[in-house]
Amino acid sequence: MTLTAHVDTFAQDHLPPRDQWPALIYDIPEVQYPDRLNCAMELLDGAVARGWGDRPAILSAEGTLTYAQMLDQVNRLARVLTEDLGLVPGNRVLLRGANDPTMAVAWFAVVKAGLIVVATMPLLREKELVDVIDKAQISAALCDKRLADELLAAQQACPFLQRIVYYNDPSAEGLAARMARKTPVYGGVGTATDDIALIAFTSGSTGKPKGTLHAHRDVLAICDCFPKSTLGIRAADICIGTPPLSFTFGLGGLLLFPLRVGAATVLLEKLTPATMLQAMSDYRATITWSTPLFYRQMAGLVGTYDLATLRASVSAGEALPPSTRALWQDATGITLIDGIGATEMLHIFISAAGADVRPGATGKAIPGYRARIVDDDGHPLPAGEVGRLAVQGPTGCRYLADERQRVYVQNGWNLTGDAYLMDADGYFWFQARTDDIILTAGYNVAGPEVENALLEHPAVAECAVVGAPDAERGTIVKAFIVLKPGYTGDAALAQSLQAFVKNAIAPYKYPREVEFCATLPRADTGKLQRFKLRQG
Ligand code: 3UK
Repeated sequence: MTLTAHVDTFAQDHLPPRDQWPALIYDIPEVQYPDRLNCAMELLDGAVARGWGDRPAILSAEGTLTYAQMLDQVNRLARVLTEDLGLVPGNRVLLRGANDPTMAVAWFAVVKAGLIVVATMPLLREKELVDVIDKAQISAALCDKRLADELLAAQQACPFLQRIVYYNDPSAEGLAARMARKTPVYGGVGTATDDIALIAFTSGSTGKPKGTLHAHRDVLAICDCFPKSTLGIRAADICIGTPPLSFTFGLGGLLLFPLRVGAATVLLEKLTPATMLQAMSDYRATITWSTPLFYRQMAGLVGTYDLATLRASVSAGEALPPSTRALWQDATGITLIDGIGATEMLHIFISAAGADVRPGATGKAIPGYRARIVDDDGHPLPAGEVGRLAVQGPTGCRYLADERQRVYVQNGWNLTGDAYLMDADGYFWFQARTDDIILTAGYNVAGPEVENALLEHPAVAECAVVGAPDAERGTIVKAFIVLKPGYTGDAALAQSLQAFVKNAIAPYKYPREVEFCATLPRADTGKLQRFKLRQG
């Protein structure tokens, strides 16, 4: 390992022991990097050096930032971090804000200065912020002034957090005024490729949030895998989408991947299905990034929006129901690119695009990654059998000081917690999260299969299927249903939905109980929180 540039070695010191790491595979030419490399400089200073300075990098409500203008901003902000706040390489910096140009500039400034980014969801509350700040020992934060309250409350409980600088704060101490006082020249820190660049937190459904450590090399590896091999991103592209930059799905799709190839990204906060369609048209977007439900909702509204420039749409975060794929295809002519990624793996590792798509399957292991299905003891299972998904590639899980490392990584393989089957052609078919498999009357039922059946019914807008306790049968299959406008959730509709499922899939999987509701519980990532429904 090359000498670290970190003066503060907290991240290295809290990596899991080497024998608990997953195997890291660098067997494709795309992921060969030199020993010393700063991913922010490779992406941004590199872009300007390659002559892309005048191209638009970030489009937003505030206007356009070219690559050269973005670099100017990044250099000034890096000077605020190192000169005003006195931060040294290896220190952690918390970012708190929605998707906007300042978040993007701040991400690059932190990483260019050899610091470690900890980006947090704008909706995090005091207690969640305290967990993150404590766990990552964060001493400085950049925060949207509008989101100050919860961070200030968290600071009371976290003496370690000494400095907060606000943006969208017009005062002389605000970020904009500080940046205006700096020169736009900053050399950056020549980190080792293996130095940690970011800590991404993942909450999962229970327990304290887990911090996943990712190095400069990992950031470039995700840029050089999925976007190039599967998506085929190019310089003329304009990306747009919903995932927060604090979620690695959004960080990749809406920031890193477009910058890697000299393309542009549209950063807008609080998109709704209707405002996203409008923005796709206004900004002439070519690639969208979002979750299955959002595509489903947009599909119903496409109507008269001009989406002529759209050429690819990526769906991740949750399994893509075949009916949602069909709705988007019918509405836009675009074949959705489904991809499974994970915070632990940094980004997508199984996917398929274009003619390679098989509706209902996520896809194949993308170039650079390998995947297999294993039993409870970690032994590979033959094609066609349901088991645990195990993956390896140039990125992998390294939790920050966390016992759960031994759960996610076993025998050098990353176990994502998903039940999948692989068919004879190497396509991977999602069944359910391992914890979400419903055991009812001796049968295993995968909730998503029942959901996919229900989603084909014209009355169903959204649904979730979980196991519910039942005095007689132990556990029964229960469906929570959000209806489309114009339908009434009565006993007759419940019965017709049950009959509809029995007709579509094996009858024992039908929901014995149906509950109509106005909304379903979802995380900031857009993911359905099934555990909340199980709790009743
Ligand atoms: C589930 C999927 C079926 C799956 C993520 C793209 O979702 C991301 O990261 P998280 O850590 O969650 C990981 C888990 O989410 N999942 C994600 N995508 C799919 N299940 N089909 C899919 N296409 O259970 C996985 O283990 O929040 C996604 C890129 C970066 C990410 N961090």
